[in-house]
Amino acid sequence: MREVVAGAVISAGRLLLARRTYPPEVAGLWELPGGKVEPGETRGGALERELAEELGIEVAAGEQIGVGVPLREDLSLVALAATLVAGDPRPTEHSAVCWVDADALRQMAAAGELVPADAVWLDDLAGLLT
Ligand code: DCP
Repeated sequence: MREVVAGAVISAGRLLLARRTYPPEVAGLWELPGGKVEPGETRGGALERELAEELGIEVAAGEQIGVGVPLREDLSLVALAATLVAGDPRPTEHSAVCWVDADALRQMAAAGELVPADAVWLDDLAGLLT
């Protein structure tokens, strides 16, 4: 069983989203950025590493948000709150990033612009932003 950890990075009352480029089913949709937890890593350590690699930012990982989401029989997804410590996100693997408030997040969800797994956390995320 492997885990993917995604970060709800909040700065100045806005949430960071990143636009995926692969696989085709989710290319063009927005996600909480993250990646797979490697053997021997904590969830928080994995998130801090992934966001440094993918976006060039330093974050401090915090508590879990919402429920875990099964992705496949051998892979599950968890979200952690995170605060931006340093840096301005510059995507290396995503096609774009944006910062959203609760209203913009809800509009994107209603328009089907979020990765399906992450849409499960809509109320949890909006709650962090209000
Ligand atoms: N995923 C998701 N929502 C997120 C982050 C990831 O649904 N907020 C899903 C998409 C992929 C899987 O998790 O099916 C793995 O995510 P990544 O591709 O971002 O992770 P890695 O880069 O670590 O994996 P790989 O190297 O296999 O691409």
